[in-house]
Amino acid sequence: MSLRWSSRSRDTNGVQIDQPGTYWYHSHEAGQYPDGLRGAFIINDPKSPYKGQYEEEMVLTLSDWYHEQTPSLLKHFNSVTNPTGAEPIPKAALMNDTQNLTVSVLPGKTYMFRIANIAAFAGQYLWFEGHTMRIVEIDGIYTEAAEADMIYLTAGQRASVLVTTKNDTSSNFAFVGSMDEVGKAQPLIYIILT
Ligand SMILES: [Cu+2]
Repeated sequence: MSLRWSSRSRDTNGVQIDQPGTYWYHSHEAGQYPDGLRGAFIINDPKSPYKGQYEEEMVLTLSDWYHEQTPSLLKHFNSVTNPTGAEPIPKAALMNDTQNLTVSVLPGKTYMFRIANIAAFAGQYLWFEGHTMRIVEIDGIYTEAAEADMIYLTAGQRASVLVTTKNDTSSNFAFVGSMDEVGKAQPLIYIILT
């Protein structure tokens, strides 16, 4: 097994950590990564410019899932029966490696979600129903807070967003990851904020 540090802009096999932020790791051996050898890799920053502006941090991974394991997918992908080189289409979308994830939050508090798309293939749109988010980090770089209703992350991308929950305990709010066009199967997963 080998693990490669992936920051998209810069891949090195020797890990030297000089930049805080939201990253992820995955295997580069055979087909281990789409089959699950992948995860978030967070480098905390005691000097974050957003320190003190949120109650709690939560890590949220978006990913895709195939119902066949990678070796058999690759066999078809690299065969004469696939002359266009069409990539295998994921069968499901996952958040934190599951479906129907529930996250408990308190009303009227700000949370920082560190979001990483650790998929093999599919991009996803993400939004929090009834809430806006403030994007404060993209791929390990702090940004000026930018308000957004929805964010789109391709495979490999990360973002941190601040979400202030409504001062309202009368209902739950879904947050939704929606796979883009490539993953037509099961486009929606719902996550309930309680
Ligand atoms: Cu890689």
